[in-house]
Amino acid sequence: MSDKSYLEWPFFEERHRKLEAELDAWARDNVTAEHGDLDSACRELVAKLGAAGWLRYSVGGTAYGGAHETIDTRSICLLRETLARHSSLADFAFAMQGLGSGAVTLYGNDEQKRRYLTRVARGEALPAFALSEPGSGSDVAAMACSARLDGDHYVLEGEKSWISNGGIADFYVVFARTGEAPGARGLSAFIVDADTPGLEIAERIEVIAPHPLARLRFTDCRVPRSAMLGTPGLGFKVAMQTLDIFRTSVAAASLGFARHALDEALRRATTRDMFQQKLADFQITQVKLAQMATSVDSSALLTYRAAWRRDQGHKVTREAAMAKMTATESAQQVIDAAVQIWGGCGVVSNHPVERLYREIRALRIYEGATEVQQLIIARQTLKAYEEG
Ligand code: COS
Repeated sequence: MSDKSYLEWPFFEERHRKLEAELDAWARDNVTAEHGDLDSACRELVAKLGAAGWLRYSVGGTAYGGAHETIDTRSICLLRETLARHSSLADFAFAMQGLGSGAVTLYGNDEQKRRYLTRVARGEALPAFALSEPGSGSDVAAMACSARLDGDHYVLEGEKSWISNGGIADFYVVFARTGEAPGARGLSAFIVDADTPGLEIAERIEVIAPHPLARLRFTDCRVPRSAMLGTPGLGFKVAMQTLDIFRTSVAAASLGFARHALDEALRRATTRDMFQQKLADFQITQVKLAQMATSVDSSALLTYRAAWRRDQGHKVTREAAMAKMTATESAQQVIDAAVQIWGGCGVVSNHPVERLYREIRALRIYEGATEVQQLIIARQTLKAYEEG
């Protein structure tokens, strides 16, 4: 049984503790780490999560099916942490409903929210967030995909890569260069339905821990002006503000993986006989367990600080970056230690710790690699110093 004492921390309210307990019980009965065909498994998970009401937390606005008027960051973090403890694909399915539609929650008008968020919250539509490109991942402002105004339409040309839910999404939030100014100030965001002529799935990408992922190609892809989110030139800020919410939730998912790994390590260490004692009796094992437990708690403190501060109405670019960097990097170490404690069994395909070892890796890269988080933290720290 995972340590739940963190729920007593002052970041949480009674409703958060209730949410975590109900979700944990639901996840035990409804999700498993094993799955068959990836695309159908994801669609089924989204439908299940929607029917059970959990996706209401992934969107903001009660008029559009949301659980709250704005996204409650602590709730989505608790949801991701708990789901990630049970199944990485269930966490992925939940996370994408939020990340993919986050820009609509933040910048959509009433018509856009009614049309898209309502279905996302019920699990009836799958969204995707299309920001990265083959030639621009970390450097968002260098993107090449363009959107040219032609009468009442924008015409999209270019490619997007590493798009999670690519190939199974019902709509994509696409960022493209509209050219109001150079660099970051000349980008805009659009909602593009998956069946729009000119949008094709150029390639499905297989990765170390499989989830639906694709490269998209836009060729003379026409979307109405009304598909724009916010105003022309606002795209970079739309993307960054969306990431400010969901980067914290990536930290929470890493925390779920790390807690699972620690539980597995404790199970092994307390039952495995070695040299006439249990593995846990060796101080060398205890050092590992101490480091693992401390890493889990320090990641949890940073994660829920960022979530709590955002829910208090503060800008959390710095806090979210610290949480994502620390939680993903330390989860990798915690999981590696769990593999070591499990010995040969830990590297057998599909053993829980072997799976975790593969599942954590991408989290140190997507939604801003560790190096991008370091850049953000350093810039914010220098800025605060210079401003006195
Ligand atoms: N919220 C609101 N506005 C923000 C912001 C945020 N979190 N971050 C930056 N901005 C604003 C800046 O204030 C600046 O505005 P002005 O032009 O009005 O001054 C503008 O956006 C440009 O910001 P900046 O100069 O910091 O942009 P850079 O091009 O230097 O890029 C990084 C900044 C590297 C942080 C950004 O490109 C990034 O996050 N890259 C990683 C992208 C990523 O996560 N990719 C994964 C895709 S999802 S799987």
